[in-house]
Amino acid sequence: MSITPRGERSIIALVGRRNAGKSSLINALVGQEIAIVSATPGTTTDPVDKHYELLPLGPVTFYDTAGVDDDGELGQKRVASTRKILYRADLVLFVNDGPAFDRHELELLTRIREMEIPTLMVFNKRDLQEPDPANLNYCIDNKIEYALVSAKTSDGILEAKRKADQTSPKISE
Ligand SMILES: Nc1nc2c(ncn2[C@@H]2O[C@H](COP(=O)(O)OP(=O)(O)OP(=O)(O)O)[C@@H](O)[C@H]2O)c(=O)[nH]1
Ligand SMILES: [Mg+2]
Repeated sequence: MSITPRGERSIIALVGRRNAGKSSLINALVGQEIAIVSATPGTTTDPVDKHYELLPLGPVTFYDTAGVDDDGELGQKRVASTRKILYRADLVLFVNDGPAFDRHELELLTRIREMEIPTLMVFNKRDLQEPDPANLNYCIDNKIEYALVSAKTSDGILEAKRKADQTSPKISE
C-alpha cells in the first residue's frame, strides 16, 4: 500500500496526442466516467484536474491535458499549458494509441526525460492495434516502463496501475 509524502496528493499528468485516449484512460483507471470522452480530436482543452483515491497509489490528482499535437494559435497556448503541468507532476502517463511517435510526442518525451519525471508509457487501444515497433524500441532504449491497455475494455488496466505505482518512487515511498 502506498502512502504519499507529506500527506499530499500525488500529481499524475496524462499527456499525448489528441484522441489517444487520455481522458478514457482516467475513466478506466478510476472505474468511473469522470472525464469527458469523445471521438472528436481536441475534446480536452484546458488542463482539467480530478482528485481520486487510486489503489495502489493512494490519493492522486489527475491532470487531463490537451493533445500535444494541437495546432494553431489556440493550440499552441494549450500545449504551453500542458508543459506547465509537467513542473508539478510526480508521474507522467504518456498515452499513445499505436502510430509511431510524431515530432510533437518526441519533443515532449525529450523534455520529460530532461526534467527526470517518472514516466509510464501507456500504449492504449490494444483492442484495435499493437504499438508501433519503433515506439517499443524507444521505450526500451530510454528505459521507459510501458504498459499495453485498452481503456475501452479495461484490458491491462490493473497491470498499468501496478506499473505506475512501481514507476513513481515518490508516490510509493
Ligand atoms: N477502441 C478503442 N477506442 C478507444 C480506446 N480509448 C479511447 N478510445 C476512443 O478514442 C476516442 C478519443 O478518446 P478520448 O479519451 O476522448 O481521447 P483524448 O486523448 O482525451 O482526446 P482529446 O481530449 O481530444 O485530446 C474516443 O472515441 C474513445 O471512445 C480504446 O482503448 N479502444
Ligand atoms: Mg481528452
